[in-house]
Amino acid sequence: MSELEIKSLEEQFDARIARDEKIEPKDWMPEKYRQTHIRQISQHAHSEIVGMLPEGNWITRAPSLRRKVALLAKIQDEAGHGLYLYSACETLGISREELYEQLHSGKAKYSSIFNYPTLTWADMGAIGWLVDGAAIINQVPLCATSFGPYARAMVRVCKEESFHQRQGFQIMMTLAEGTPEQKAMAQDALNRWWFPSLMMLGPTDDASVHTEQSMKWKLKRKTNDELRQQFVDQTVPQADMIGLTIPDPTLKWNAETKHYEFGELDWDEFWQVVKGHGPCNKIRIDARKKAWSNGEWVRDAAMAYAEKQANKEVKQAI
Ligand code: BYC
Repeated sequence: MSELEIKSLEEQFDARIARDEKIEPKDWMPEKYRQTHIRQISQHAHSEIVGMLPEGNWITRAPSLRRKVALLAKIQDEAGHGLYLYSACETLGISREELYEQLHSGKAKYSSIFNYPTLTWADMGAIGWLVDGAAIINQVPLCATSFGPYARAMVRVCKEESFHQRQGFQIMMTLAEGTPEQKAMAQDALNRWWFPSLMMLGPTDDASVHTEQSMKWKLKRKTNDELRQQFVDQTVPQADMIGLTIPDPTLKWNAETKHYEFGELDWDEFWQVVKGHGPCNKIRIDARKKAWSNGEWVRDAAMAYAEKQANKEVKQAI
């Protein structure tokens, strides 16, 4: 294709983005748009799958049958989200095997938040309330993202995340209204998960390398700092309502801006976790690699069965 032809295609593409049209897998798109989407959608899918691990730890230890059923349903939802997202990503011309390989080799990232340990039952509350709460704030704008398959997957994901957020908040509310020990357990979980949840929304805008281009392509509709502010403004009143204290002594309401001001986050800790040196990075990746190798016989059996069926169809056709 000549440079002139590419330029014309780029102009048509930019005009479609400007008109808020969805870009579909078979449409022409700039190679960088494709690669950026593979990066973000695959990292999102990996986050959903790795995100099942810290909660999966607590299924057998849930305090009642009702809590067990709700937690199990939530974790199954995360698996479903991972699968829609892998499928959306595959429409961009990358295979599932390549995506897994990138996760297992450490080439692809997944959310920093899932490299923290879940020490008590209250962590199930804190994850639902804060982590899923932050995820909804990040993902609602993604329902309007420019790439069709990603935008459509996000609609269902957001509906399910809102159930997850409520079940988490309900666990925290119950603990906060319980015995002093239960309330202390809820407060301890909030203390440990608050700052990692704020950092989960990504580096500050001035340190974010992808935001500017992703906003132009309408992949991202809001910047990391905008989403973080929205999360803080939404969550602080919820903590007040259940009598828990946000572990940030500098937090204060600004009546003029109508936003909460909050303290500096520990970005060194964030980058350490992102680079693989968080408390649980190794445990998480080892668990995924083990699951992959344990599943080898299932994949082999499925392939052998598919081959047998295909041969049968060929014979019948003859
Ligand atoms: N963790 O330029 P930036 C869930 C990386 S799971 C690790 O701002 P971008 C749930 C970033 O990738 C929901 N890495 O990037 C599941 C980039 O590095 P690369 C997870 C991070 O993409 C189970 C570099 O830092 N949600 O809900 O414009 C149970 C510079 O950053 C992180 C999604 O994945 C991080 N936190 O913005 C419960 C949402 N942040 O790639 C709940 C989709 C940044 O150049 N993703 N990095 O090597 C996004 O919206 C965006 O990718 C982000 C980052 C806002 C996360």
